[in-house]
Amino acid sequence: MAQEFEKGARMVLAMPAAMPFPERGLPEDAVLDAVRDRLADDPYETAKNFGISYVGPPHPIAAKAARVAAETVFVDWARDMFPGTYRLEKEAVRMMGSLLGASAPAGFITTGGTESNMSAVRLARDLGRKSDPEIVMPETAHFSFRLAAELFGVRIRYVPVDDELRPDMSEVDRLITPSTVALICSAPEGHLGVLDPVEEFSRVAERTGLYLHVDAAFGGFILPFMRDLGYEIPPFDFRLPGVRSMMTDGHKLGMLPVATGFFIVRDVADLQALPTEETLIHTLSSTKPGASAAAAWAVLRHLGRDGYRRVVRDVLDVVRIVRQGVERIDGLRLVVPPLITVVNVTSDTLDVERVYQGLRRRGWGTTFGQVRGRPHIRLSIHPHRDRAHAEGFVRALEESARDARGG
Ligand code: 0PR
Repeated sequence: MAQEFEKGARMVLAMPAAMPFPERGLPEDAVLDAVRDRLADDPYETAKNFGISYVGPPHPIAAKAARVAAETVFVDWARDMFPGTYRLEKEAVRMMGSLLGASAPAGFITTGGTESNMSAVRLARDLGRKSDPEIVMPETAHFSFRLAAELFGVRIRYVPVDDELRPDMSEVDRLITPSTVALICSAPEGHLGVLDPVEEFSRVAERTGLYLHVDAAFGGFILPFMRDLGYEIPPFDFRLPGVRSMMTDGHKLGMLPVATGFFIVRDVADLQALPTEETLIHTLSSTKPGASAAAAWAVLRHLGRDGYRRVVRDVLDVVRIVRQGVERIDGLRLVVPPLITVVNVTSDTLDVERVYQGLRRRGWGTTFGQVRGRPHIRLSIHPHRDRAHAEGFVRALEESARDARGG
């Protein structure tokens, strides 16, 4: 899955001109104008950017709580200087762990999905104590696992996936060796938003005693609420006995500020395996703003389960409008029916890259890439979007498809 994003279709940005360190300071207004001037180069308005999973303002209470906690930090070695922030961080983690079905969850707030997944690989390696550690995961798993493998000296064995990105579970047993320290799967994976068969992975983990980590970067903040709303969601979380750690990202569907992720373990004793020396630092980054713990705590506590349910109901309504729009447009089709908020569009007759460029010209941000050699446009729809955005997008998609048909 190395080529999710087509490099050729992306704008090549020139390296900014050399900039010497300024001799004299500039007044505040001039500096802020210069900042605005640079940001004016960004091609998309926030509301029209479906190309990345986390543009848009966090929930308004996040900024308010962040201001309250603006002077605090959290880092494990200095817990006793900021016990209030420590409590906010750990309570936020425990709320998320509880949502994901753990009875006594522990863990930490991270800077996002990459750090959380790297933490999982490191922990599994340290618990596994193998001389040549290996992990087994579907080809679709996120880049962060390859980064972790590189940095932590772990080899990856890939479970092949079919054209709809479903892993071939009959291969898993063959890929497990005496060196395996972990199984990894995603709920869902990030390309098409396809849910891995977590239940089957959990059964293998139980049978073999292997560590199982679930990447619920997207799923953690939507699947539990979809289930509440009556959608049939297969088990994917700590309710499955084989799941030993999970992660989810507040900055995807959780309405939390960017750089807020959660790494959660079922059993706090597992964290003992991490060598922290006297620092007690279990994370891969060290000092973090207390504001991010406070903001996370505040949004979770303010929205609660019923608030998130409303958010999820609304965003799925936006997804439905986009999905029905795609199905109506001559020449375009969905790659797979969307389970959550990741929507993929492809074509058997049109030049998909031309459609993507047409959207871009019209000010709509999406991602153009290939999945198993098939070009596609990927949208990640955010909780901040409404029906008007969805309808505007569908109109632009219709016009871009018409351009690509040469009409
Ligand atoms: N796990 C999953 C399933 C993800 O989709 C992503 C990000 C991460 C972890 C990493 O999160 P952070 O950026 O917070 O570190 N996914 C990208 C996004 O949705 C897109 C993506 C998808 C990139 C698949 C690479 C990839 O292989 O914006």
